[in-house]
Amino acid sequence: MSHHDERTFVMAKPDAVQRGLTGEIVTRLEERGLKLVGAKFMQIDQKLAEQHYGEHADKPFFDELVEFITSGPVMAMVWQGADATRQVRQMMGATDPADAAPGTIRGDYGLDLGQNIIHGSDHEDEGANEREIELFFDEDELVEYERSDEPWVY
Ligand code: RTP
Ligand code: MG
Repeated sequence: MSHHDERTFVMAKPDAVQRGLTGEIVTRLEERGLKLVGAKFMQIDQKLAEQHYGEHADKPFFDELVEFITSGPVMAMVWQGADATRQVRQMMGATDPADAAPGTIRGDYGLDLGQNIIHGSDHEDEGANEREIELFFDEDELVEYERSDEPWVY
């Protein structure tokens, strides 16, 4: 992992899986030049959901959020690349898809604040990426390898 590389946690939410958008999300991140280093198709249980969204425990929408994220399978992923956390957030678009710019994932596929397709670690929350990766993955579930086109991408 070169010094400018970082890893970030990304998840195709239950609505993305139900709508068949998992592949589209993977494709967009791959084509951008980010490198997939971990992936897990899984169902989030109540405890993991409450940990993952712990920062929102006091918010009025917390129960709804936990109910949604546990409502069906998700694709949890770790992506690596230059400034990956911020880059993924830019590609996701605004939290509310109604405000997300066309060309962003939420702006192209979503309309509903509660069902907004994709999660990515918050780049303004220092260390959130590594905390979330640790919550979802064991270190030996992450794969280190060279992606052959990397020098061309950056
Ligand atoms: P996420 O964590 O899911 O990637 O989304 P985010 O960073 O863009 O937004 P965040 O503030 O962390 O909120 C987490 C999720 O809670 C839902 N939400 N509902 N009803 C509301 O006012 C409200 N605000 C946020 C959204 O589904 C958001 O993704
Ligand atoms: Mg968030």
